[in-house]
Amino acid sequence: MSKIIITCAITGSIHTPSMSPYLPVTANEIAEQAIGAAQAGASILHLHARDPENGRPSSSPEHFMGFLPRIKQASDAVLNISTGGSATMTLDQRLEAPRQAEPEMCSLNMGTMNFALYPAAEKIDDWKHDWEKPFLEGSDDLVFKNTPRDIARILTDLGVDRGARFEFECYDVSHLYMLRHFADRGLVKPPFFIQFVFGVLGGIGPDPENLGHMKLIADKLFGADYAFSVLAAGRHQIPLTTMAAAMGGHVRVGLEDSLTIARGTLAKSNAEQVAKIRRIVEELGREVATPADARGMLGLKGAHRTAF
Ligand code: KMH
Ligand code: ZN
Repeated sequence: MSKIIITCAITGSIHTPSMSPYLPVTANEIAEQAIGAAQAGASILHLHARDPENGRPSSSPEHFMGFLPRIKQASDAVLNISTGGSATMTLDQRLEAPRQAEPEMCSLNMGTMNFALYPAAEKIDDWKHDWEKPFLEGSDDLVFKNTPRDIARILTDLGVDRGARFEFECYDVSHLYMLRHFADRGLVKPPFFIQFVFGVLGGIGPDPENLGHMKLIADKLFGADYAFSVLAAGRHQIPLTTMAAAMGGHVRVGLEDSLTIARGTLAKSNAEQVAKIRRIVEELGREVATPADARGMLGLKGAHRTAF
């Protein structure tokens, strides 16, 4: 089996500050937690930004530049900037920071979908900020827009024009066929780094049978031209990433996708989750990839060719 790439998704745009005091919000918190995750063994860091005043998801390049240089200076991890941002943002907003920063890697969401966060609001009664409740409850009528035209624009703007390669976020089997379509159009080049995303309400459920099926179809569509990673939301994170590691895949953890370290226990940092999955995958006999290994496996352009 190949060395295993651990990705850590530091803060995201799904969880809100009232859900956990450990969710990083300010540039300093994001930078410190990203550096800690890299030190714990993450070779790819997936990054969103937040407004430091209230923790609201932010598309501002200024907010991203508050931590990107610091993380780059303190670690050789691959910095992967989200093009998903938040489903409430326009595509122009979502692309502003990655267009300016020209990172080695970006996420790319392979289909338009529902992205239902509102069930989480029912568990909170003490809100830190006034934006949180309407943000979560409004997701019952929110479309996370990723049309083929949007996907083609991201591939061109960030891939062709700026040398980024992609973490293809596939939330369902249909997204694998969309990626195949773009490969047939010659707009994406192998090796494809495909993130199977489980447990988002609007995407495929976190059942082990679905991991088996996603891999079966990805094997059929992409053969030796792809590597799969797995992320799963909430309590499903460790069980499904453990399965992925046993199947020869890569793994993604981080507070973007789950706030806990064990049932009913909040993780105090991203590094805690990285250390936990690292212990598990090493017990399974997998060797953790370094950032240099990840760059070689995925054909990345190098940190020296970013614009931050
Ligand atoms: N939030 C994760 C479920 C992105 O940032 O482009 C998927 C993700 C999307 O990370
Ligand atoms: Zn993300």
